[in-house]
Amino acid sequence: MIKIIKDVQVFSPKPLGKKDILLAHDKIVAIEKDIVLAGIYVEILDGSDKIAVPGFIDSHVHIIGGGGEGGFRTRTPELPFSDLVKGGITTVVGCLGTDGVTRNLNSLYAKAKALEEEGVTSYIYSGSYRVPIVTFTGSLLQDLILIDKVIGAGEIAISDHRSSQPTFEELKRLAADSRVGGILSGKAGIVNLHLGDGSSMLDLICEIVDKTEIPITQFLPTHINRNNKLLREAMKWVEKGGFVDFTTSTGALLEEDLQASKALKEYIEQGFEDQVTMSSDGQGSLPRFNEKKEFVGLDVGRVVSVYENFKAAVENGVALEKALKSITENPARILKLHTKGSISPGKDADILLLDKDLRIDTVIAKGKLLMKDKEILVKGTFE
Ligand code: FWO
Ligand code: ZN
Repeated sequence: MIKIIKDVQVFSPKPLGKKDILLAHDKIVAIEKDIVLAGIYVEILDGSDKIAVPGFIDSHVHIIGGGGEGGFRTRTPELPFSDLVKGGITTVVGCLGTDGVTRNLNSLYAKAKALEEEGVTSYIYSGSYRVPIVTFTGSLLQDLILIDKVIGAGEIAISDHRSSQPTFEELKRLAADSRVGGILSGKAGIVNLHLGDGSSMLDLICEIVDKTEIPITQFLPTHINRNNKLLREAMKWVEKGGFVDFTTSTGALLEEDLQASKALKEYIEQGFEDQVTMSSDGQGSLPRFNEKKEFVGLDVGRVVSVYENFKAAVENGVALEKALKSITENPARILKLHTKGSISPGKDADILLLDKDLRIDTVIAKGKLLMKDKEILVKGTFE
């Protein structure tokens, strides 16, 4: 239960240089030079030609599957545990999407518990695309206060032909309930918003921020890189102190120049490195509609795309520490996951070792080795 990662280049995300990292059970205990422990058994991991980074946080995953926009046969499959390991994701937030009828919160909760038992840390959003929001208890406030895994509401759809077309009053009350439920439970109470291709873009939440006391930080709008108009418009949102999330899964829906790694680079270059996150939309459908809004096909999101876009951003000139923040420290701060997001004493022992080509070599989640020497050691129950 005691591990020392020896002589590893640490990016906490801040670069700490070559250090030893001491892990005890599921916690990080110390990050020092030349840690020596006597008299007890210690598992030593050689970090000498590796870099250590915090485990990745994926804030938007359809862990029980989603889809259905092309009829029943297009309902997408649930997430296999080993996909998280392959992608270095040690914390995942599960959500429902378009279909909040045949997909329900009880199943979402059960899958989140399964992933927790298999070895990662999981949370969920109450809700689906639709307002009034679907909840466990009939009240978003109660869900947040009574159900530990619930950290907020999501993915609530706006500016999309598949949304419930929520009114200003409805969304205002949902955000208010999420905020107060968060305050009373010590959680973020974040409102994870699905942005569609509609022309009203962020208007509804800008109006809430302008006309109420609800702070802009209550919202985490995602899919911001789904088209150029939205990507431009969201710059005003971050200039007002808002957060934005870029979707890393791309089917044919997201053209090449809208890749999350490119959007991330642009927003970081504008100075917003602490306000941006990337998430996968894993196992969600990436449906394609023609100009008459007729379904013409779909792809399925992949959680490994978070890692792929992190790597692409670094290869594209983004400083490793800054690219890393978007999938570790930033989501941990925004979602108030206080034990997550950095390599520092007292945090959960969620650590990845990357080789010199940034390939994932070792995955440690809650102090347990899930991958070593690029070999998956722990698979899902039925994998
Ligand atoms: C996005 C999830 C979309 C589901 O707009 O929102 O459909 O319920 O599984 N996916 N509807 C994908 C784009 C961002 C590319 C979802 C999906
Ligand atoms: Zn969505």
